[in-house]
Amino acid sequence: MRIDVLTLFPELIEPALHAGVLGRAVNNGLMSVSLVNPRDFATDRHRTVDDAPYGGGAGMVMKCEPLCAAVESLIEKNSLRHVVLLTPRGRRLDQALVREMAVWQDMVLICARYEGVDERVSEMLVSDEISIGDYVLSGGETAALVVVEAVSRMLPGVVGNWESVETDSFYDGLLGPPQYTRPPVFRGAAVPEVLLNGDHAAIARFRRREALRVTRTRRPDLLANLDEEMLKRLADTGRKTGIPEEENEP
Ligand code: 6GU
Repeated sequence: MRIDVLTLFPELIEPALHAGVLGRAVNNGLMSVSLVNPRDFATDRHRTVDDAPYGGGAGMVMKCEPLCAAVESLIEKNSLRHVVLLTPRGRRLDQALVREMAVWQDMVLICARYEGVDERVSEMLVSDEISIGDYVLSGGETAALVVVEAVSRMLPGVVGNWESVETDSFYDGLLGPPQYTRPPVFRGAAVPEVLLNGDHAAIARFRRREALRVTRTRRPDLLANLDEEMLKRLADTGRKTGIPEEENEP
């Protein structure tokens, strides 16, 4: 997968591309991420990328010409199909969208700054608008990193042990179960016995049940979104609803 990030602040993104799981993916060539600065496509002496909004009002708007020139230079190189604008008005990112994006061959992520980008850029070039949640960031850079990192985990070979993706929160629409490591007893608090005895089927059942319990307590809204296949798998845990009886009271 090839991702080009259009940003006025590449220095915000650059270091994150070389750390941890994402760093390994990039360094091993499982995904390539390039940073492109629209300022390099501005043609005036001051390399202007923003201007005051027509109609007045606070702040500045990112200009059409440098942004479009930058995107078009990438389209010529790669025949891009997905040009994403990161903006609070976009479709809210969730794991379902992350999976959709994980099969895209290449994409451009446009990081907006200031009060946003000239609407004509959206109309002419943008195929998808994405938001990472209902709050305001000063720019799309952190959002772009969220997208890159979440998508990278879905690519074959990026996460060494695929099982750890399958137990990620949200991977199957549920939150992850609690995890424990040594010591077996810490300040009087013991690790659940079932995790210590090597009965893998029992451990899988325990984790499934715990994932459901945590999801039901913390994010009951997620249970309403489970698809057919998931409901069937939950039924296979041996309980009618998949939800422990003691949790069924209103
Ligand atoms: Cl993608 N951009 C900005 N500026 N703010 C946001 C966002 C994006 N998603 C949530 N808030």
